[in-house]
Amino acid sequence: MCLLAALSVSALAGYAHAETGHDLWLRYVPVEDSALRASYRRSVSSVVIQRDSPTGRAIVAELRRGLLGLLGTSPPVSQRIASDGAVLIGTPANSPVIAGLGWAKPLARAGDEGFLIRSTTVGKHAVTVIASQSDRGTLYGVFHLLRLVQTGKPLAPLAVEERPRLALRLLDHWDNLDGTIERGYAGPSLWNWAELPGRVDPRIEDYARANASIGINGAVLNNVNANAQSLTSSYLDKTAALAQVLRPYGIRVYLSANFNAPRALGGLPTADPLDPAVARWWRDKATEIYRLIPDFGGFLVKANSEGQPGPQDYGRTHADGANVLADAVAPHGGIVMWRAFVYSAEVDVDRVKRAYLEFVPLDGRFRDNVMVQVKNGPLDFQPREPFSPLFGEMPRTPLMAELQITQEYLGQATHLVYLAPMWKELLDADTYVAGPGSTVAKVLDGSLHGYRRTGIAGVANTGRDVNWTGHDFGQANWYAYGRLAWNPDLSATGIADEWIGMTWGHAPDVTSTIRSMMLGSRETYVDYTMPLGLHHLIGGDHYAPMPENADPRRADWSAIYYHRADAWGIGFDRTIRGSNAVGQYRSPLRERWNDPATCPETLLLWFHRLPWDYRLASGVTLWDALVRHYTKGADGARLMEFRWTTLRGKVDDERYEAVLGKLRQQAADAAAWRNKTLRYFQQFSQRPLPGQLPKD
Ligand code: GCW
Repeated sequence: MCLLAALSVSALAGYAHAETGHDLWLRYVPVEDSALRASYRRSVSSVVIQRDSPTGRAIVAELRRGLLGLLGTSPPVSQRIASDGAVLIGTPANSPVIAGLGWAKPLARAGDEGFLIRSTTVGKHAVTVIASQSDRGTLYGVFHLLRLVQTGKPLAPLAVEERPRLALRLLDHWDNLDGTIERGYAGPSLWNWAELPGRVDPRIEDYARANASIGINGAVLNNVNANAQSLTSSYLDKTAALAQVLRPYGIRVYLSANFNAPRALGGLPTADPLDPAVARWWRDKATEIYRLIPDFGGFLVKANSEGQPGPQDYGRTHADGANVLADAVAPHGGIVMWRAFVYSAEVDVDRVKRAYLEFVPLDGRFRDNVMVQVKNGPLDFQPREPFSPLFGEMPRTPLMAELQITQEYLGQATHLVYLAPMWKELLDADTYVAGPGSTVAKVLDGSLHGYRRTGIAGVANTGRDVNWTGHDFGQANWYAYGRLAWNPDLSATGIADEWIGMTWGHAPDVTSTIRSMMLGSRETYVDYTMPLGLHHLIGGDHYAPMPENADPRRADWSAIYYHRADAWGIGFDRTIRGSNAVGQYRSPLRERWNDPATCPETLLLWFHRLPWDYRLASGVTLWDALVRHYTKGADGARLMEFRWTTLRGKVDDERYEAVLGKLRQQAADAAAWRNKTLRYFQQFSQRPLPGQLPKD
């Protein structure tokens, strides 16, 4: 009997089938501890919900799936509380019981997307209430409850009050209409444009569930290098079909707009944003879109950047460009996200200064439904950069951060690099804009400047691979991005622990091994690729080391423009005697970073050009420090592979082998990075190489 019960639990929950990674962190495998499982069953013995909305139905479906997997039984769903252990889910509007709880104040505090989960009594029954002002909020609350079970937390007594710190929590997909993905490493696009709108791949609903489970509430469907065709009626129909599936999960769709669309699609002679016919074209287009997609989020625009059209083609500013689109979507409640990733068509003396120079003077000139979207660093998603100096310097323009989940410069879908520590470095960075404590997180959440709108975007790492992200550990970055977008104060460790528990299980050695692999992985990657503030030592597809890269097309696409190695030394002088990029930061950062003695070593060669024999605080020379970092990084990659092998038989074989294959490649690549880069720099430094570097 007992055995049978146990068997059915595991069969139902999916132990019977191989783990492909498709289920992400929503695997819902049985809670192993039987006492805990029994206590969960008591706490969730029935579900009481009004389910006459698409979101309500999604909630019921998720709870059924989740609890059946986790507890081996799916509690009955009813409309009234009949016993202890009921979970009551709803809003004051759809549940008279919730309306009668007197929770108006905390519900208002939690806002539209926030929620409360409380253990309480209704009538004479002990219940758990998941309440929000909106359906979306209750959906987030349900995922929170499921996460508590998935991570082995007690369900009583509960007093959870959650609200997202950032209002827009978006994924930006750089997906092209032909199914390819720019910087995508996990197969073709999830959007199957050819079969849309007639058929929507059922997988889209799983995508929506995964996103809702971490609070992501918007998706920009197409590449910022935008094809104007995505705004044609036929593509809008396809987009509307996707929106329909995402909507119950609280996810709005957005589109990247090609600034030239009025010419390309509308046959106008110009796309000048100040031309009335152009403004009319955008207004009409917006009306057409909102007829099909009433909750359309708005446009994302890459303009006058890397050859994309933009307002400067007509002698207009970024603000003029953003405003014409903003005026078009404003009557419908839409927004425009205007990217600040710009660099001059003529190569600048120092490319990293460009965005600040172009955008800071425009502060206050954007419509109030425009947000400017700023990459984390001033260059381009390098393994380590200082924060972009734009953060904090546009008090009258809401700034969104753009993070890159897809690991373009961080080993793509081959290297295990957990990105949360890197994103925390950004979010916790102090800009000093309004004195100490003016962190980037406070810029983004609006508390520093009172932004009315707040948000963050992450360039997605998803594709049609079975496990979504190519590398099973790429899932952690998708997960961590969503969690940090919800609450930038969460810790990288805490997020890793949640993800590991849900994705790999709870065995202590599994957890601790994976945790330490993940937490060290970003610094290890920096060490074997670009330590001490080095950057852009790549070429080609941005994967392999190419410090010799002298791209003939543009100096600032090369590597030598950035590292400037010669017989004297190495690094980019961005001090006041150099490009003075350091001058774009506030005191005391600019003074601290301007002096190599006080500049953090992690950013040393970002801001300084120094002789090979320059002595670091530790007393070692710059050359020796480089050798140490590269060596440590390559050793660290090997160690990760070794640590993983200790988990053989402790996690499922299929994912174990897949990850092992990737880690082997990573260790080999890390050695290649060390060997190639040190040999290359050694030609200039003429200092000794460590022992005998093997040939790659
Ligand atoms: O990181 C670089 C990428 C380009 C990308 C560009 C951008 C979408 O190499 O592929 O184009 O930045 O962010 O616009």
